[in-house]
Amino acid sequence: MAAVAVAGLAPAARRRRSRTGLLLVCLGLCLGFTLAVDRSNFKTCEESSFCKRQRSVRPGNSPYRALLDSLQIGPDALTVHIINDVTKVLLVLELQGLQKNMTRMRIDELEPRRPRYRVPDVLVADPPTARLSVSGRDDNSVELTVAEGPYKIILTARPFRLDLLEDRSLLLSVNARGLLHFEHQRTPRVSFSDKVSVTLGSIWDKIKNLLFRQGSKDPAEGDGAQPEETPGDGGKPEEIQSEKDEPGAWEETFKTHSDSKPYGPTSVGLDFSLPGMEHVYGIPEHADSFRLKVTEGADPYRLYNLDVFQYELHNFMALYGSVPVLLAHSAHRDLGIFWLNAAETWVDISSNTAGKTLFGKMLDYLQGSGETPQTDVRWMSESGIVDVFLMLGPSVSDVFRQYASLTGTQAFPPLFSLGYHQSRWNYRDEADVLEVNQGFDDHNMPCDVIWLDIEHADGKRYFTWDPSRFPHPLNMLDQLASKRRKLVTIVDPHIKVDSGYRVHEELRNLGLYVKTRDGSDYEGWCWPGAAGYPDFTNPQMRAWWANMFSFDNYEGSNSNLHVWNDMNEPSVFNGPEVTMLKDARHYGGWEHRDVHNIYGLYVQMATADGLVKRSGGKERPFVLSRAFFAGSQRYGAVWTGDNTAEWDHLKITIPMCLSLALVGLSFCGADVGGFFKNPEPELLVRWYQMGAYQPFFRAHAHIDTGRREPWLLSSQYRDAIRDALGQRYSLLPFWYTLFYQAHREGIPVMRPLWMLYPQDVTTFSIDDQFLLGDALLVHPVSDSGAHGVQVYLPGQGEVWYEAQSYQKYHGPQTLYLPVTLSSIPVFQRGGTIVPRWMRVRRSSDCMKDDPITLFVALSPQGTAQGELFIDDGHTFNYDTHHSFLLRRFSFSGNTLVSSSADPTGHFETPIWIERIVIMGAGKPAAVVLQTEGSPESRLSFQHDPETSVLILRKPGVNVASDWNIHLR
Ligand code: MIG
Repeated sequence: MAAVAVAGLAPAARRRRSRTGLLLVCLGLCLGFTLAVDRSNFKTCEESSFCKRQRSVRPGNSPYRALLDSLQIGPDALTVHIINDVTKVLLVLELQGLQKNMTRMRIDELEPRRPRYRVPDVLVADPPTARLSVSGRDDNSVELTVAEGPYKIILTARPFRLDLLEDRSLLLSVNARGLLHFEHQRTPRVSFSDKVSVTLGSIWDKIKNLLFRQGSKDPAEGDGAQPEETPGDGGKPEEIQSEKDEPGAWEETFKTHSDSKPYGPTSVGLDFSLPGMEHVYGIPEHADSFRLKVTEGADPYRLYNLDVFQYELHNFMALYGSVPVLLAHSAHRDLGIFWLNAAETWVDISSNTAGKTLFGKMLDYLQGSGETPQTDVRWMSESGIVDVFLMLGPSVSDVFRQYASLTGTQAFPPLFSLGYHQSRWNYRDEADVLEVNQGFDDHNMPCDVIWLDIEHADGKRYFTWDPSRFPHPLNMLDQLASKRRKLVTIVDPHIKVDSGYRVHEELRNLGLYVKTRDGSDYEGWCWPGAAGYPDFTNPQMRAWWANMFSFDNYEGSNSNLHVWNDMNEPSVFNGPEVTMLKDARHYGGWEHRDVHNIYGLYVQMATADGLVKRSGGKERPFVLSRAFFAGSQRYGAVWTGDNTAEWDHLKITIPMCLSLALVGLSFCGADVGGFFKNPEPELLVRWYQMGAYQPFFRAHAHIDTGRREPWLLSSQYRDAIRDALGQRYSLLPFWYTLFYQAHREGIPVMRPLWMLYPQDVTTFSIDDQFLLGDALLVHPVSDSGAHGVQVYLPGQGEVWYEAQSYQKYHGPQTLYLPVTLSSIPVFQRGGTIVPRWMRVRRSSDCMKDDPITLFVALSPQGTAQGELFIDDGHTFNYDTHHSFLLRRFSFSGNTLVSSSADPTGHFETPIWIERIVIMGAGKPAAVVLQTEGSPESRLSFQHDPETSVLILRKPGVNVASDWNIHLR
């Protein structure tokens, strides 16, 4: 067994550690040592030269001044020049009022030596603008009014500053602390001492011209998008400037890696002040609390997509994905900052109340001595421009809609992908897959998808199958299809350098790989050994890749095969910080430095596109990705990478997925059971219970872990897992409807409590419970040996019904709820209606036409509402042909009404309503059903006075029809 494990991990041994190291890891896995990330593999801010330079800029004394004489107002934007009074370099600020209560500001060099990267493909369209006009002016400032906007902008010239106000109260200030620091491009110099510096401009320009000419031979760069030098500066030495170049500005080394930085220092940084704000969230991905912490005395939060081996919890280190969006919440206001930059980014957070106790704050308040609480956020990126969207709410739902209008909403997943996924690295062969498939039936457990990791391919050549272990993939797929299940295979973006491998040959010949600085194909070390990295930033590359998913090109695939993109940070075993050299060259001549954080998004985009194309545009794709960026929500699901089978890792899944939900990525999950190490049975059970109530529900495990299909546990654990799976499948109509709403409106599926109770300060820092939609409150058990949990039930005048017992509780209260091994504390909010399927079958596809039971939880006022979305579960017909039903159920005045919530949709379905469970109801004398065109009929019912639950039997109405039920 040990020998097998070592053989399976051989590439990993070459990767980051010696065989001795590997054995230690194996020992650790077996003996249960705590695993630890090797922090020395990853940069601190101090070790990232631009972060260090940016952070050394102290508040106050901003050298930047807006030149009000240069101000110009056009129909879509205002521009004004900004001068750095020390360097005399000119910047240009472009300010736009946007519709829906947003402002966009961009800052670039007025005359850059070379254009700077502006992130494409993230915004779904050019955001519609709202006209700005000057409504006041004095020597040092201009007041701007935004058409249709309730807010004003004050632009102060010296020092440069922007203030956004609404009704004379300050919402947000830009550069109030004077931390704008824009490193303009300059000619390189060699310093002989601090005082003497020599300009090598002319020589340098010649070298660079040479490089560029080489670069443009690359067929990928033929479209004119290539950044050119500004005409006229070639060969002309620049005037001697007063600033000196800090170490690391023109070349930087980290461990054994050196970054040539041919364009020198190009970083940008800026601060934002948020008066009245004490709670900020977002900027995933970090394995930390939901509410962001202040970073003073620590490193900033880092956004740089990285494959972090054995990540640890509760730090600000970067992980696999980045979304540069921060949300601020207070009892009165929500707003968001979207910093559109794909380069390495660090975010500092400070607050004037951090560290003060609540008591201290109260004293301040009573004595009138406290300042207004304020949070300051400082963004620092290595290259690109400043491009920021200020999303001004006022409510959190407004911020979600604003962000969705910019970057799109969650792709509407096919129904099956909301079911349970069974994965491990690796299922050995076809027989193994089919045995696992059979195992679910033998043990009466539902499952929708079985997954194949990298060992399924022939020598890690993706799009192929290992000929001895997977000789008949189509037959295997057929057998899965006969159980109405699917297969997911992994397709990674590192391509084995092997002249016999078609993918490699074509990409090399087409020149579609990422290039090194000198124009040759970049090669890194990854699972297959030497590997090329397709340049997914090139649209031609993406089209080529998408085409690989046609059933002809991807032999052995068919329509029930879906795809998983791993390692798309990109992960490069022998690269700096396990990723690509920053001076590698992409399409258009951009450096990897510029595009790093968006690379993974492009991989998922091209893959999802391929799955759509192979179906002739009909089928909704499912693609899971490890790396992500702003906008990734449009392409599928994400997961939180290589976690560990430990209780704290179970707990962290809530804040990690909530943070993603806030920034648009609703389809989030964590490896159920934990990737590294072997979970004890109790932890595995608790993880299934957690996963059953999180959006993406997949068990997955490292190749060295023991097998852990649920039936391998003893009966009490197995039964508890079956129960959790059953609860998931029962709630699929609810999940599906929530995803439809997320897709339509950009509102998250998994929500923090404060979204529904924005004024309840207690909810602002909760990390151990969450809401699904506005109906279910979930507090999964995440402690070993727990006998009970403390559940916070929010809401003055709110009632909550425990989902299993129907026991009613009043909010707000902290409830001690006793639990057993099989308990999953879930509460339905009074005022909501939740649809369920009551018979759990093999897979979601076997259940999709099953009758629905409505769970109506009455508010204290005797009202409730809910929606149900139904379509075929897998095509785009809901969109292209309006083939769907969106039903609304609403209860008031003792009457439950079913009506259409969207009359544009039509769909024929056999689904009927088989039962209605009403929580919080008195006993009626009679229950009468009215449907259009039929006589009134009486329904049989049963009332339990103890629980106040009324069950209406067999209304028997088709779910598409309009009807009323009266309790008399
Ligand atoms: O370097 O494909 O996060 O889920 O099983 C490890 C093998 C590569 C990392 C993924 C994990 C997957 C594993 N992969």
